[in-house]
Amino acid sequence: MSGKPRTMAMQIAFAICIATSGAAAVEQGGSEVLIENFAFQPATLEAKVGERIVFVNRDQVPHSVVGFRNGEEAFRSAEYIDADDAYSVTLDRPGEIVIFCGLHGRMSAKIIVNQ
Ligand SMILES: [Cu+2]
Repeated sequence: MSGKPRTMAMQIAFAICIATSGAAAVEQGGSEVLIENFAFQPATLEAKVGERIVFVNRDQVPHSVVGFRNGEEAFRSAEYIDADDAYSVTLDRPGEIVIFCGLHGRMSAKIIVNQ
C-alpha cells in the first residue's frame, strides 16, 4: 500500500468533514438545537468557534438545515433530516449565521458565533 496519496485523501476528507458534518476531534462541548413544531429552538443561539451544534428533528416530518454567513452558504445538511434524526456541524469561524430549513422557507434561526 502506498501511503502518500491515501494520506492526502484522508486529509481532504477530514477537512470536508470539519466543514460539513462536524464530526471533528476539535469539538469543545456543544449545543443542541431542536427542530420542533416547524421551528428551531432556540431561535437565537450564542456559540463559540470550534463548538459543535447538533440539530435534532423532533417533528414527524423531515426538515433540513442550511446555514448562511454574510449571504453565502456556510453549511447544508442532507436534503431530508428524518424524524428523530440529527445533523451536526462544527462552527469554524466567528460571525452571525442565519439558519433556514431547506424544505420550509419560513423556518429560520440565528447562531451568533463568538471567538
Ligand atoms: Cu422544515
